[in-house]
Amino acid sequence: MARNKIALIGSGQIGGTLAHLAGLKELGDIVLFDIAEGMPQGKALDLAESSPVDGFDSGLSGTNTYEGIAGSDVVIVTAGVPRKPGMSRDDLLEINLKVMEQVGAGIKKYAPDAFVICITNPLDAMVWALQKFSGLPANKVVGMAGVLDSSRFRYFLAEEFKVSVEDVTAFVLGGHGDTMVPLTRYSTVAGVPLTDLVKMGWLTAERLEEIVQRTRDGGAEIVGLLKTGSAFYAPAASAIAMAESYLKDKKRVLPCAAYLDGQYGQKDMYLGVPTVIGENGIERIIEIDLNSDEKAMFDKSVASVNGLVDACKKIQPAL
Ligand code: TXD
Repeated sequence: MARNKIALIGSGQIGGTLAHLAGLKELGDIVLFDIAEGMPQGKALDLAESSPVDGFDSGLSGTNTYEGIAGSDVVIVTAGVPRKPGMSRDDLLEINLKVMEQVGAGIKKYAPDAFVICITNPLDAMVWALQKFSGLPANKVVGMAGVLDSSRFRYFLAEEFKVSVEDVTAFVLGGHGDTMVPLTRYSTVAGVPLTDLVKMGWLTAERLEEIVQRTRDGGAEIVGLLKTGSAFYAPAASAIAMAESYLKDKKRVLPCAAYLDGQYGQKDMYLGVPTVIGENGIERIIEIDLNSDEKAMFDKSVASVNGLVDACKKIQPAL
């Protein structure tokens, strides 16, 4: 049986880590693509040279042309530029929207059957644009943010309670960034909701709110420490979990930026919601009940993502 093929569009910090993890997990053959010449080839060769030590068999190659991604089963997109000092969010949006246009055209031509995971920021708007530019079915184009945000929340909670990260589950909805919606009553330690843990005296409501805020600011905390660049290990691990669920038809329940067509009262937009990922891509969107506080946070998130999408439409009226 032929191996799966995984294309990584953008071979920077996250792209390189994605390639490493996909190799270590033997998810398939890996192609690194980037506009920087030599860089994807160099990273592919370096990683290939680690494969005898770690004992994994994955073809690893680098390319600067879209032909190289032909026939990919999974495409993970990190291509774009990060925000630099002096650059507004709209400047970033304009540049990365152009990148999504190129990437979308490349995927449409060479990998129209792939499951596409977008990571590029501003995430919820970029994945929306990428789906339009690529013309792929909406269930095959998804954005990564919720798995990362939930993982951060889980880690902070596990540290707080001194329990294994494995026994903490967490749900974070909404857009990626300041308006994300951590759902404390659906987040648990071994099935016991955080709201009950507050009643049981495991932590105070104030302390829980601090942890929620730290989760919201999780990306900025890493940027502040690194000084150059943003988080890449946890974002890469999160996207690999999504790719693996698709390739192995695991049907994992994962929060992802998914295309909403009426769910949660929204149409034609991407937003973080609980999904089931299996061999057909996003197979289901789980609509959970939101209480009035959660609904208010969710609506704020919708408004913020709609603002970004409107900015995209202004730049690219064809969208
Ligand atoms: O939760 C999330 N979704 C995120 C998103 C968490 C962390 C980081 N997030 C975003 O991912 C971040 O704001 C960036 O937009 C992306 C990628 O982050 P990374 O840290 O990997 O950025 P790099 O190292 O700058 O890599 C980007 C690469 C770089 O090698 C460029 O040469 C390349 O993208 N690039 C392109 N490749 C292909 N085609 C085009 N047009 C292109 N332009 C730049």
